[in-house]
Amino acid sequence: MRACLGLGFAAAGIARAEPSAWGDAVRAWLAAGKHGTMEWMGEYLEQRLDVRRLLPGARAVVIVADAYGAPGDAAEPEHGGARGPLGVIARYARGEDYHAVMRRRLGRLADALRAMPAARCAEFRLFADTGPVLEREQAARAGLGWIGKHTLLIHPQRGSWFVLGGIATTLELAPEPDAAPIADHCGTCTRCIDACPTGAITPYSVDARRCVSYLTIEQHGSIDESLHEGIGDRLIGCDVCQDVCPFNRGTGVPPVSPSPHSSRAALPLLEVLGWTDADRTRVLAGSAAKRATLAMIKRNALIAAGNALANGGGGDRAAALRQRIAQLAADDSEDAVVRDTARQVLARLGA
Ligand code: B12
Ligand code: SF4
Ligand code: SF4
Repeated sequence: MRACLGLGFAAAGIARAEPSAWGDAVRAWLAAGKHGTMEWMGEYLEQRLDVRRLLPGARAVVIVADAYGAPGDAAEPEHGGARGPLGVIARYARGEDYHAVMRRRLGRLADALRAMPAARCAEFRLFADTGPVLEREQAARAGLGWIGKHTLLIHPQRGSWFVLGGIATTLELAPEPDAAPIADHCGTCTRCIDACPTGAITPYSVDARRCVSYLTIEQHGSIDESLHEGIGDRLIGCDVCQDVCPFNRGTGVPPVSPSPHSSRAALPLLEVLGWTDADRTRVLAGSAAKRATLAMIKRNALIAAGNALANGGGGDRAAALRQRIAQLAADDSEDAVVRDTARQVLARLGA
């Protein structure tokens, strides 16, 4: 594991390749439709529930965590001021796309493992977010932390501001002797559940259809009006359940790439509402935020603008914002989801 830390990972561990202990919970989550439109969550389900189906003969799973910055770092958004009402981007999506960073370093780790004498005929399968692997469960088994009530993996000292990835291998790798699973420290705390702006969390389960992260990045169509207020000023993703978690207080974990894109922490809504696809590509180049299409980002910006105006915000940009929303509602060249959302927002504002 020293090799993993040498590559810059914040934490690492080894889990035995075994079937999920939560297969019934995952199936029930899918059966209840809590994955929303993420149909891909139901695909390769057998592989997701047992890594040995993903890589036949797998014996071990190396799991790594990449820290991506915590509150108080250089990428904190500055609200108000001359830039007008802002739309906030979740922390994981501010710097370089973690998928790329993670895959690059996992590749180096795989090379190091391949160089081991015992690895001559071994096979390796890298995954970082998109593979059919229950990454948090693997990480919990590897002793990196426990799964909190908000369903994210929490490291007892480092909190949850990190992303996960790993390598399944047919190589026999023994878990570290002191890597026993870490007990659930949530206790009677319910801060994440109470603070979630859309009531998406029941202990140890998130209904994606209500989660702001899903609504802003994964859902392509219009967003039900009952959820608009809860979206608040969020443009891409949501950090609320992690912001309030006591285990994220003062973790001081240095981010992997020290906030090179702090300008991306929040974007002026009026500007975003005027974007072309070229603007989106330029501003979000190389970031995980580019997963959201132009229409989705404009939809999110309209909702955030509606929230600012409904609360009497917007300052000297309020009139221009209203005007832009009305323009978008009437613009037939705009995507249907943008037009529909602009109309929803105007109706809410009584315009
Ligand atoms: C689909 C998905 C989403 C969906 C659904 C979220 C979810 N909770 O499942 C949406 C789009 C909403 C989402 C949002 C976010 N995501 Co996401 N997401 C994923 C993805 C691709 C799959 C997750 C999954 O398998 N869900 C299936 C359901 C059934 O899982 P579950 O309900 O949590 O059940 C599991 C456990 O909780 C356990 N379980 C079930 N019941 C019980 C009961 C008890 C008592 C216990 C202990 C456990 C337990 O069993 C299940 C199997 O492990 C993973 C990457 C991966 N391949 O793992 C990233 C991942 C979980 N996401 C991640 C991140 C960073 C986020 C966001 C913070 C991004 C943001 N800032 O906007 C938010 C956080 C929202 C939240 N509170 O979950 C990170 C989490 C890192 C960490 N520290 O844990 C991951 C691991 C991506 C990565 N590679 O780093 N995400
Ligand atoms: S990411 Fe936001 S909306 Fe989703 S569960 Fe956490 S607090 Fe709720
Ligand atoms: S906020 Fe409280 S309940 Fe939620 S994950 Fe953190 S410790 Fe657990």
